[in-house]
Order: sequence, then structure tokens, then C-alpha cells
Amino acid sequence: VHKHRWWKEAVVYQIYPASFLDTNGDGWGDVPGITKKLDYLKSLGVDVIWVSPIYKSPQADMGYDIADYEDIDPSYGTLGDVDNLIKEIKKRHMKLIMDLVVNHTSDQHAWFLDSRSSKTSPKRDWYIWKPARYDSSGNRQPPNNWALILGEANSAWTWDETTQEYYLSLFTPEQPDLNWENPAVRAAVHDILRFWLNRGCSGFRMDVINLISKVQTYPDAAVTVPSHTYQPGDKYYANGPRLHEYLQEIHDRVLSKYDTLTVGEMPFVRDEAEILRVVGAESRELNMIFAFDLVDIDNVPGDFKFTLHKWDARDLKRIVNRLQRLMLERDGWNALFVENHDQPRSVSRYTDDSDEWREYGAKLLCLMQTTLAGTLYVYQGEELGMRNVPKSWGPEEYKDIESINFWKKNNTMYPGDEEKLSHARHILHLKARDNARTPMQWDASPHSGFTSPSSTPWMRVNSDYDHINASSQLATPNPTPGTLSVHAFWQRALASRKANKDVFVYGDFEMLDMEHRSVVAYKRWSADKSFITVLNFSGGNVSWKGLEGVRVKKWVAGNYDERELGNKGMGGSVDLRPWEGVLGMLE
Ligand code: TEU
Ligand code: CA
Repeated sequence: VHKHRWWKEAVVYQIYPASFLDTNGDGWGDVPGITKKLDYLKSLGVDVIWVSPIYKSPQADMGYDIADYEDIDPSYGTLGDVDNLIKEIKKRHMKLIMDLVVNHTSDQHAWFLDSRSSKTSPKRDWYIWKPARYDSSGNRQPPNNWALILGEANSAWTWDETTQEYYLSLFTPEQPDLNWENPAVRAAVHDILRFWLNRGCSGFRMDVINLISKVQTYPDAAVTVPSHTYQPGDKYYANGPRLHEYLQEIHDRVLSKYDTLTVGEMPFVRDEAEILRVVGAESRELNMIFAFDLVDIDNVPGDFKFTLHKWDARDLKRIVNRLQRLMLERDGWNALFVENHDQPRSVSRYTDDSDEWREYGAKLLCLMQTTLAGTLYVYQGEELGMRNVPKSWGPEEYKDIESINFWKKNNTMYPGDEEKLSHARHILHLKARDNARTPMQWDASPHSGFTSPSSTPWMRVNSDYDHINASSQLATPNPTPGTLSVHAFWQRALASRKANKDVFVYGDFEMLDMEHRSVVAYKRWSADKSFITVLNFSGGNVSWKGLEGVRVKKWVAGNYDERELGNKGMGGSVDLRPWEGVLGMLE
């Protein structure tokens, strides 16, 4: 049985600050905008707010390129605004966690400016510098064949003219990787954590924290994508040799002295033993990680992100089952999420986002997430069922460096090839990070209430804000008799999760019927209560026979007209309509 901890029960809400709420009419969301919406978040059922980076930054990667960790970017406000935000959060008995991006800095950070100034600079060794290689024709080549993560046509190494060496920059050339082998770098990172903890923040979401230790021989990666010069190099930079040592050092020197929530973002890792070393009950590393299995479900394994892989409910069950069991049987902990600022909208990705089915899909995903074990993360707009940008938007609407690079690459590799380019547009529409970065849809007024009517939002507002927005869902929590708005459904589900935390947070788990192609169903129970969740992940009608051996006492929630829940079977089989999900209490 799991030890009770506040950070296991917490509902965390992720804010993407540029797109949350603009209060000064410059078209860019800001810290006072977050403060303004705290009552909205509190009444939704949020306990912890995670704000994506608001530090001083040239915004090459929307703030994940930090130029000063101890100051706020003027476009977001001031340190005083953050102090006020923390005060108002605490007043409402909530907590704030900051986004800690320390695998790399901005190329405009004072450390890097110093490092690149000369080979003898005292900060030279704070980053990863290597000499060029030369091929048989004498052409200069990067030190190895690793591809840039946010632009796979390019090398992860950037040439520096002044000092005639390459530096490692895994994400973009504007994001040089820090050299964690250097103890002075680690001590500087510890100071950043202390700075924010002492200011009143309660923990961190740690950006790509499993990339901080690299295999020191920097070998070439195997060729897994033959069409490309540069290759995925994660084998050598994800979960590297000294990762656990570095994490334990952070824990022992800093975190152990505070009461924190820590969640490490860990792409590429599949090995359960590796995950447990980080999040196991006895480990002194992190509370939980973001595992990528669910959001990578439609990627071709070993290939780059903008690929399409077919999946069905069986794949989803294998993933969910594995992560749930990891927590239960081996005493680890996990973060539950299907959306963030790097992923398309969940209702578009896992269900059907057409006007006919969108609300069912959004509530289906809500039912799933609120009845699984783990710390729950809700991304801004997910509670409204916001969806991907319209198909009609051209590539010029995309603001994200990753999408821009992908579109450029396709135009370079396949100039004028309409078939290839329309496929690239199709994949962008399905997977671009910008799908989740459009401004928050507060109401039906111009620019969705995100900024003043006379301003220009930094990114185009999704055209569906006239009928998908917070204000209409709050005003009409019961759109038709027996149904709830997506927002009201989330609100009630979060309250029910808390009221039954012995089951939904800490209880046991059993996945039922692993082989069914569209139904995802599982039991959750504690010493004195048990529930069953049954979810139809398909647009067809299904009669699911899986109730054999169980007796449902009462169906308590569903995403169709709840006045009809009494007509559902109590044993044997249950009939489900398209994208229908139900929650039942067992005898
Ligand atoms: O993302 C890490 C990460 O692995 C991403 O490359 C992810 O695979 C990609 O976004 C999928 O499109 C984090 C941040 O969340 C992301 O916004 C940053 O761009 C990245 O780190 C670099 O800091
Ligand atoms: Ca603003």
C-alpha cells in the first residue's frame, strides 16, 4: 500500500503563459493574467499550478531557452508580479511549481557568452565543446552524427567561428547543452533551485532531466533513418551513466531540505528498472516522471516524431497497464497526462474531434484520467475540450521552431512535390506542438477574451472559440438534461477523485480484457469500495461482454444522458455507444 503524500493526491494544472491571458494588451499572456484566473482554477479543483518558463529569454524555443534563471522576461511581467502570484496562490491553499530547464541554457545566457568568448574562458568547460572531424575529402564535419531534436535535418552540433570548435546543442543551436560533468555547473543549478524554493515555490517540473548525463565518448548513433544524414542519438544522451548520481546530489543537497513536488520529464526511456531507480519509494531522486509512452503511441519506433503509426485500444491498454503496475507492484509513482504544450490536443489525437463527437471524446478521456492511479496533470484548455487547429490553416500559421524546421526540411528535400508536401501538412496538422499553444478560449468575444479586442494575439486563436469557450460552459453546466458541459464534467470528476482517493489515487488496479480492440476497462478498489471504468475508444456501437464475474451495484457516471444509466447491464454485458464511457460501483 502506498504511503499517503500530498503530491500524489494533487491535481496539477499546466499553464502555457504566453497563451493563457494577456492583461496589458500586447497580445502576449502574462503573470498578472495567471493571478487573475486563480479563482477559476481553484473552483475547477486544481491544487498545484505548473507554469511553463517565464524567465528572461530570447524565446527561440518559447522560453525553454533561458538567459537568466533568476529574473522574469519583461514580456511576462516582473519578479514582483511573481511574488504577488505566489501570495495569491497560497491564499487559496494552492501551490506553484516552476519549470526548471537546466539541460541547456539560451545562447544568450551570460555563462554561454563567456564560454564562447575564448578557449581559455573560465566558463569554457561549462558547455560541451569538441573539435571538428574531417571526412576523406577534407570537409569539416561535426564530432558525431546526432540529429537536432527540434530539426532532424540538421546536426546537434553547432559550429562556432570565433573559437573554431563545435558545441553540443541537442534541441536548437540557440540552446547549448550544459556540461554537467563540471561540478561548478551542478552547484550553479543547485543555487537556482534554492532561489525559487526560498521565494515560495513548491517544486519543479524538470525539463528533459534525463538528458543531463551524456556518454563521454560521444559515439556515432546507429543509422535507423537511412533517408537522413543525422540520426536519433538518444541511446547516448538519454539516461546516461551519471544521471542518478546527479539527481541524488540535487535531492541530498537541496530538495531534502524542503517539502516539494518534483516531476522529471523523461523522453526516450522505456526501461522499467531505469524508471524505478528514479521514482521508486526508496530512491532519493524524483517523486515522479512524465513517461512518453502514451504520447508516443502514434510515432514510428526508432524514427523521428513527424511519422504516423497506427494504433488501437490494445496498444493503449498495454501502456496504461504497464505504468499502473509499475506503481503498484514495485512501489513507484507516476504522472498521468495526455496533453501538454508539446503535444496535439488529446481529444483530436485519441478520439474524434468533430462537432458531433468532441464532447464525448473529451469526457471519455476525463473519465479515464480521473480514475487511474498517479498524480494528475491537466493542461490549459483540456478542461474545455479544446481541439487541434483547423485543417484549413496553412504552415505559415505555425510559430513553433520545430514545425517551422520540419516544413523547411520538406521543402528542401521535396521541392514542388505536391504529394510529399501535402503529406507533411497533414502530419503537421496531427502532431504540431502549436495545436496546443493557441490562446486559451475564455469567451466568445473577439480573440476569445484572451487579449483586448484591439490587440493582435501573438498566435492566431482557434476559429472554434465562438462555441468552445470557458464562459459558455460555466454559464451552461447542463447543456441538455442529464448531461454536463466538458468543464462541469471535469469539475465533478476531480471532486469525486478526491472524495474517493483511497480507490482512485491509492487503490489497486486490474486491467480487464487486454485483447478487445476498442474497449478499455479496468477495476479499481480499496479495502471497502470498488469501481469499474468502461470506455469505448471507437466510433461504433459495442456490446462488451466483460462484466462476467462482476456485479455492478450502480452506474454512477457517464458521458451520455446520465438519467439513462439505470438501463445499463449490471452483469454479463454492457452496451456502449460511440465514444461512450461509464463508471460503475461494484458490489
Ligand atoms: O521537451 C522535450 C522533448 O523531448 C521534446 O523534444 C519533445 O519530444 C518534443 O517537444 C516533441 O515535439 C521539452 C519541452 O517540453 C519542450 O517544449 C522544449 O522544446 C524542449 O524540452 C527543450 O527544452
Ligand atoms: Ca501581456
